[in-house]
Amino acid sequence: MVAGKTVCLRQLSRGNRALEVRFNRFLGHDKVTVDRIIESWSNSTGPAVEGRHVLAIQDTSEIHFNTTPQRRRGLGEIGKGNNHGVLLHPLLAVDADDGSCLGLLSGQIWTRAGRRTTSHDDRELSDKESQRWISTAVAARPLLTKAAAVTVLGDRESDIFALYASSAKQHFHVIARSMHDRKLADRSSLYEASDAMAAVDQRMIQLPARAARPARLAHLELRFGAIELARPQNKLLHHLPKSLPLAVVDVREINAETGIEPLHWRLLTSHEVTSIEDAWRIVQWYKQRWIIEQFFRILKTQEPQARRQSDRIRRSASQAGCDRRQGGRHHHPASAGPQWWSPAHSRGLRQRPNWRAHSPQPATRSREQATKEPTSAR
Ligand SMILES: [Mn+2]
Repeated sequence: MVAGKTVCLRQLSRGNRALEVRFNRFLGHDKVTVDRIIESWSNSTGPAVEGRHVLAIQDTSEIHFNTTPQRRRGLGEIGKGNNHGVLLHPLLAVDADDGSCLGLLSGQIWTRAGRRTTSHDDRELSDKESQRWISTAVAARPLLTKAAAVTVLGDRESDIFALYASSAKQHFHVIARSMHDRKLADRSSLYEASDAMAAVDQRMIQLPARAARPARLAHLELRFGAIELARPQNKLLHHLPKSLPLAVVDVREINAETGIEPLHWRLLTSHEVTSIEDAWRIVQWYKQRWIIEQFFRILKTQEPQARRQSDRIRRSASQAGCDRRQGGRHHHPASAGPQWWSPAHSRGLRQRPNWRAHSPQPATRSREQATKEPTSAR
């Protein structure tokens, strides 16, 4: 459906009635549930994490499907409410030491039923979309028992006190980019404290290209220090510890060219950061977040490699005498799974996928954690 860019089974089957019926039967089967499909993502990830320090990287992405006001096909609003589709929030395992991708761990897929009318602060965490950051990490716990260490890693959306508390409880480490200034246990503010820390090192770091930004070499200045983060003053959070000991690693770009918004990351982490090397290591790990953005991009745009592969499958299928236009009764063994699931089906669709690779304004931000902060260099 993502590759074919539609949830309409008839369109996905491209006029092939037998295919449409099979598709319908598959999805209508009692054993085919969203939970079971998500569970299957991680089949081979559990063994792969053994003995490693795993970066458990999570992020949310919007998957947009074309609908009409008359026919929403059960899809809720995404973006600023101008599009309809589903939200995908996966947790990806990456080896912290060598950056290799170990597979998916857990995740959530949902569509919004409507708009919220209660203000964000008055809702229990379980009633907020931001709960996904916590529950997705907790769901991966059984798969990570053999990992040497686990660091839950996310962008500014994951700057959630309850996530830091939950990670400590799970014996997970955490790295998150700060979204907003917070109170520290001594009543001072996080940003005041990090601004007051001495700049201890400088380094040039290559930043990969993003949607609205070319790749560039950034000249960064480093600060770090231990902090005691105070629990936010919200009666719904009273069950959490009064404060949490964390470290802040502050990297900010100096000498940025005019017209370029300087990068400024304030990374909050439970890892011990006592040396310059420790602090740069946190920055390096945070940079691995780029891998999940690549994952979304490949999923949504059917990168050339996937297309080439689908061409190969189609060619070998026709060589083997399987004519897909004739009812598709014969499946070539090279195509993984039923034909309608094969990437070959994305070919020939009239519209080019218009997914936006990691939308610059994820709906979850506008709904849950609306902020006036700039969206670049997340
Ligand atoms: Mn995000």
